[in-house]
Amino acid sequence: MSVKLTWQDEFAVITLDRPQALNALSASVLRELAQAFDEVAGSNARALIVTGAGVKAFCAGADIKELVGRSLSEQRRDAAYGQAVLARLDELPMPSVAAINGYAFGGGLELALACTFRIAVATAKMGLPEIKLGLIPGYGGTQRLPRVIGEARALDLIMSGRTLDAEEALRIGLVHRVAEGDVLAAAISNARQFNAYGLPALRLARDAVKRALDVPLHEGLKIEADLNTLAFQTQDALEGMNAFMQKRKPKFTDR
Ligand code: DAK
Repeated sequence: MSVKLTWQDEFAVITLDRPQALNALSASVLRELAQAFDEVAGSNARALIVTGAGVKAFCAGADIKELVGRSLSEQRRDAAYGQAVLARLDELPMPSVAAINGYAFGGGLELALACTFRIAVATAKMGLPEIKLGLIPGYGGTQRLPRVIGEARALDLIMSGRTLDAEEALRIGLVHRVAEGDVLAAAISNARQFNAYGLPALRLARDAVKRALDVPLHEGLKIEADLNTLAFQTQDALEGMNAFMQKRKPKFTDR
């Protein structure tokens, strides 16, 4: 098994563990990831952390050795499958954090882009180098990257294939934080801040923000009003507002 699902307190941790190939995404790694995401989706994890084994790589991308020599229809099918696997991560009911512990290239950066948050070690290197292979990103990179850093910067990175360091990634908003020490500990500490809140409100907030980039403003405002009304109907909302009135801390129950 090259994908390990473990637990640290109330958090699920998925570790890509294929160091001989810098944790590259082979077809079997993608299948294992899909299973692990399903397991986490059905669990009571408060958040998911995704990271790579070792200190060298988070994930060096799609397994280039496997991509060679496949037919167009096989490539099309595999691109759709890889996109669907990362969509499961994007749509988990709890927040996810990529703990980028080293190289995150191609499909590896696309994996991180499907997480809600990204935290990188100071020595991390990132990029979408597909153009150097005569390819373009195939697991959502052309769609998620501009949504995260804007069209101009996404075009620069995708069409040059250049490598960014953690400091530049932080400056352009590709990562949320750079960890001074242990990146996994930093990711868990980032996830821990959500423990104070209910999962339904966290999910509705994330979904509303993500839809903002897909639809015109008037439709986005309607989506916000609908999701806000949904949040208003939860027991957590009642508890939150009552706790404020009673000058006490709320006890959210995710209902
Ligand atoms: N795939 C397979 N093996 C990889 C790999 C990868 N992406 N990256 C590294 N490895 C392997 C190396 O071949 C080497 O194996 P051995 O030769 O020892 O057997 C081992 O990992 C150690 O790598 P290096 O010796 O190269 O290590 P260095 O420290 O010298 O260099 C590096 C580290 C990360 C700079 C270098 O390994 C590198 O440039 N790696 C490739 C990065 C990259 O280009 N990633 C792929 C991006 S393209 C699609 C679906 C998806 C995609 C496209 C289409 N369809 C289904 C249509 C997406 C594609 C991508 O992700």
